[in-house]
Amino acid sequence: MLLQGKTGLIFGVANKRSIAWAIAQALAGAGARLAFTYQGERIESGVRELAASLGGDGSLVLPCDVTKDDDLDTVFGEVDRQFDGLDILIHSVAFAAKEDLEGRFVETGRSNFLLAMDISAYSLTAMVRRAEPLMVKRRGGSVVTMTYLGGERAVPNYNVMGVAKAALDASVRYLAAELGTANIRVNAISAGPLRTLAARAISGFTVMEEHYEKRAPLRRNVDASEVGQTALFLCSPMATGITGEIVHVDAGYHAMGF
Ligand code: NAD
Ligand code: IMJ
Repeated sequence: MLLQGKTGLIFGVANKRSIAWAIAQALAGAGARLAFTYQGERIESGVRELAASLGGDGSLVLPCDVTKDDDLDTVFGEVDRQFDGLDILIHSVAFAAKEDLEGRFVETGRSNFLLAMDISAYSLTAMVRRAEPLMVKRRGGSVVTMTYLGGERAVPNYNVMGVAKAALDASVRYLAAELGTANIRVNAISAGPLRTLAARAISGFTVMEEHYEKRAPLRRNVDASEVGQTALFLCSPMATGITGEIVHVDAGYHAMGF
């Protein structure tokens, strides 16, 4: 039980396929007590059912649109009231307008660019600022966010999301640099393609999965539980020396040049 007595807050569960849910199962399996946020009433009952299925009291499930400062204030206030501090923060949230995930990146308009940056990159800093005093109460903490290779290389159609992931990756390094003195570690997991809500909508997703199967050193795709296990490692005492890092959980795909 690597996380016995630890508390965690997870942003980004939409359904059972969400990467955040695979992370939640891994953390709960290691003994962590978890709180969840969801975006929009449409998914509230689904997220409540998932949270309850973990056992525990499953009761700390709160609404949060990460573009709303008031929502974030309420979530961290409530988590502090119920948990009296926080050890683990999971950020697994991204959004860009669908029309910007196809066609030419150069056509991206200003407001859609800012929306993708706000939800997919700035939200990490907005969360970490609010988590800091709660983690200081616990003499440290671990923050994990989800990123993708499209922030390091130009991946067809990833477009404005790639620019947002580059900003997210840089945010991981700046946050790690600043919060290290408080013993708060900040890392990212760069996952290979996974069939979630945020991926199935993409045209050509099957072609990309097949490409990974042919090219990745392990000659296969990864599954969400492998991402969950890596998040557990990063949040556990086994990773106390790791911060400011991007861990690729992609069957080695990123290591290839051609
Ligand atoms: P998902 O659709 O299950 O999760 C995305 C989450 O973002 C949803 O829960 C959604 O409610 C939330 N979200 C969007 N806008 C929000 C807002 N304004 N406020 C609050 N929440 C909001 O899909 P996923 O694949 O699990 O995505 C999770 C993370 O993993 C994302 O950062 C994504 O970029 C990253 N990622 C996904 C893949 C993949 O292939 N699926 C690969 C690498 C990285
Ligand atoms: C998304 C778009 C284009 C190419 C893509 C992806 N590749 C992968 C993804 C190659 C792996 C999935 N991914 C890593 C994401 O971060 C997806 C983010 C996303 C997805 C949607 C779909 C529905 C929508 N907006 C979105 N915003 C962000 O309306």
